[in-house]
Amino acid sequence: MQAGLRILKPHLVRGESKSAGKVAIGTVKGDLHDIDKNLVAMMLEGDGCEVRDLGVDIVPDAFVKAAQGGVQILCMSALTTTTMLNVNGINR
Ligand code: B12
Repeated sequence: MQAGLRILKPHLVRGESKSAGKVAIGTVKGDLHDIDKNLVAMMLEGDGCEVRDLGVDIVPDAFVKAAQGGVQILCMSALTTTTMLNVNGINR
């Protein structure tokens, strides 16, 4: 999948010069799934957004810091029923 994504990326990301907005994206604390997050990040880039990929296993505070640092949209990914609670910080 990761190898496939590298082939797809240039076709999904078009050369935009003007930013459509700043986005931070990451997989929440306790969760290591990232194929889905990487796809969403690529789609957003393809749509002209400036995407900051925070990575996986990201603590709530890191998302808060990203928001304070000027991103307009926070995207949080969680693929398990236990880690999805970290999207709103319940497991904090
Ligand atoms: C690949 C995979 C793994 C890989 C992850 C590799 C990687 N680098 O991501 C590995 C093997 C590491 C893994 C590990 C585990 N996994 Co897993 N995994 C999967 C699997 C098979 C596919 C997920 C995937 O990548 N799909 C491909 C993506 C492209 O599709 P998608 O998920 O639909 O993504 C779209 C949407 O979700 C949405 N989206 C996702 N995030 C976001 C964020 C935003 C902002 C937006 C807008 C949209 C969006 O857009 C995406 C793109 O279209 C699923 C089962 C399944 N068939 O879905 C289980 C699954 C998610 N895993 C599961 C489990 C339980 C685990 C483990 C706990 C297993 C274990 N006991 O160790 C560990 C957890 C490790 C951890 N701490 O995170 C369960 C979760 C069950 C549950 N009810 O919680 C699943 C559902 C399998 C199952 N049926 O049991 N896993």
